[in-house]
Amino acid sequence: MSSAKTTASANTEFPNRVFSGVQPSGAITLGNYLGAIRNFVRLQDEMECIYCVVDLHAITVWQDPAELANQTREITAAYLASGIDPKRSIIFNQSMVSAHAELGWLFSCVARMGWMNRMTQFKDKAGKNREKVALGLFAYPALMAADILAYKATHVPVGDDQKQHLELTRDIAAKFNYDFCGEDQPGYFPITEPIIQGSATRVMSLRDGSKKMSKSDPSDMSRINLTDDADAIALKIRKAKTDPEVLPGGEALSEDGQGLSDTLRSERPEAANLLSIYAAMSDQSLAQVIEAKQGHSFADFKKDLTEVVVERFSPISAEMQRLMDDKAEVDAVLRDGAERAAAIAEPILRGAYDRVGLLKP
Ligand code: AQP
Repeated sequence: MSSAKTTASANTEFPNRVFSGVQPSGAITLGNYLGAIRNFVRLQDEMECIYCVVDLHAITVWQDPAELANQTREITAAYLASGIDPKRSIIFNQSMVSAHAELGWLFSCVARMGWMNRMTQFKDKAGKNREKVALGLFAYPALMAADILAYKATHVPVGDDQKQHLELTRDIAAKFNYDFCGEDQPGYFPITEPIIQGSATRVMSLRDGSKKMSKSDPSDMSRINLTDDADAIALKIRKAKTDPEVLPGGEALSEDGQGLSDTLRSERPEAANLLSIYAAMSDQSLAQVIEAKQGHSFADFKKDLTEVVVERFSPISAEMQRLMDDKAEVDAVLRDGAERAAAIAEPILRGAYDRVGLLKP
């Protein structure tokens, strides 16, 4: 795990700046909240933050055009309702700032096919359908690198599933610097640090502890959405897959006592998942949760878990509802954010064009 405060940065020449995003590819989930948005909110106190609704990424798989704009507004509403302050941080949607697509093309010419071929998310999403998926799904990590580097962002808070894409972003920045900056140090782009923090950096499906919780999972019972009401949350947690044993004791902790043991994760993935969610949502360490809950039945534990999730999400979902009823407020935030984002990205894009030798008088 890395932290903005503790990472020895190769980026001392670049001012600290955070960039991250969420795709408007469906209802926002507990996984997105714990892996990403919660950290987005916290980081506002530490450095300049830019948070994007990455709609160009969403269309790498089919999105209903009649729904997409509202999905974009819903992710924006989730940002605002969770505590991202649009005055302090920049909030906008990706398609409004053309520098993303333009720099994405440059990076498609920097990234190597061999690097892209190793991306496990593409393999997971394409599955057996490799020949029929969009070219954009394959190129996605080059666009993601452009999202980040269009702002020379030094830190990117993400869930564990995005770690490999972040490594690719670092490779693209290093290759661009090598190819186009020669001996000039520190190069044109920073080598960005991921921030993967919290007790639940990879929240798993409620129906299958070996699968990531995802917006696009066909089963709504596999995930908790930020917009779910208390009854829906209670039902989903009650029906969540578990095992016949009671909750484990101290042997379930990893050697350093900070995380869960690999044995628990591999042999009882559903128990590991629910314990991690509980710890993260109740702001406790895994050790505290295990000490308090060992020997409890899943039936009792699920009631406690429901309580903490409902308590945390009720005000967020009420505020999201208010914002979704006032689209003008959401659209104004996006417009203002896009202007501020473009003002940062345009000169950086121009500098990249210049280094590559593209004429933009
Ligand atoms: N299950 C998860 N646990 C922890 N973090 C997660 N994230 C996503 N799922 C989990 C983090 O949320 C941020 C936004 O993700 P995204 O919208 O860019 O795309 P994704 O990673 O592909 O998320 P989904 O929900 O699975 O979307 P779909 O179904 O459209 O692919 C990222 O920081 C991600 O790590």
